[in-house]
Amino acid sequence: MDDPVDFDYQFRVILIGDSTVGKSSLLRKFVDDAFFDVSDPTVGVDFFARVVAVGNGRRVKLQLWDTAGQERFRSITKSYYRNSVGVVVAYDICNVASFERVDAWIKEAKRHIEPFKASFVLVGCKRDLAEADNGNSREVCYEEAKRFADFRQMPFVEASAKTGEGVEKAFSELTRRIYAGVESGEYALQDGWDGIKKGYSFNNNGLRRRSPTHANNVHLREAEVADSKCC
Ligand SMILES: Nc1nc2c(ncn2[C@@H]2O[C@H](COP(=O)(O)OP(=O)(O)OP(=O)(O)O)[C@@H](O)[C@H]2O)c(=O)[nH]1
Ligand SMILES: [Mg+2]
Repeated sequence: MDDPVDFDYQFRVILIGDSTVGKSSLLRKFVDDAFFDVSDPTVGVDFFARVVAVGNGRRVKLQLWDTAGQERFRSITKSYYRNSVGVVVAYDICNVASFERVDAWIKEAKRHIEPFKASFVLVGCKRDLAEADNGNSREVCYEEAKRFADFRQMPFVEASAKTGEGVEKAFSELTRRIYAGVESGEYALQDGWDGIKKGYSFNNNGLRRRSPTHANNVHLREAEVADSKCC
């Protein structure tokens, strides 16, 4: 049996953006610290997970859903929006068309997530390529993307899955925002919605125990579950 991993909350996060912008590479770097020069296009949806610390000893498990950017998978990927509390919207810094499509991606995500709410982060991918060659490959300047993100009140990070620059920051900014929303009551756990779930911790006997509630609006019964594994 795997070692039990305890966490206070589970947040479900979806990655969206045009094909080849670097979504899967960003996730592989974040989850496995790996980068590959050749990466197959995602077919439908892939799943990753990682537990991150959010301060004060609190831990959050990120359930990460990597979607295919190719149009032909859109009917499959659409169904993954609804249960997401976090959205990573990615574009390629060296491909202005992928940046011009960001607004449409955000609108599509909001349309499918409503009436629930989600936090968004804008990530400009392939910063290493944009910095090489005296910056000649860069098609989207930092200031323009930052203005776009500021206007929509979402954090913005330029990242490289190759060097790792900005990768941790992209996910930690999003996680901290969602966590702050849970603590303030902006986000609530709701029946029939999997965006946020309560986590588990393990006591010395290996018994699973629901983590204590921190948010005022979250009312969950404390439970000890002896015979089931952490999900
Ligand atoms: N130099 C460099 N190449 C990258 C980076 N991120 C991705 N790539 C390359 O870009 C190509 C596409 O990357 P993917 O991560 O598969 O793109 P994707 O957004 O997941 O594409 P779909 O699954 O089709 O939606 C691959 O050849 C990657 O190696 C990066 O940060 N730097
Ligand atoms: Mg992919």
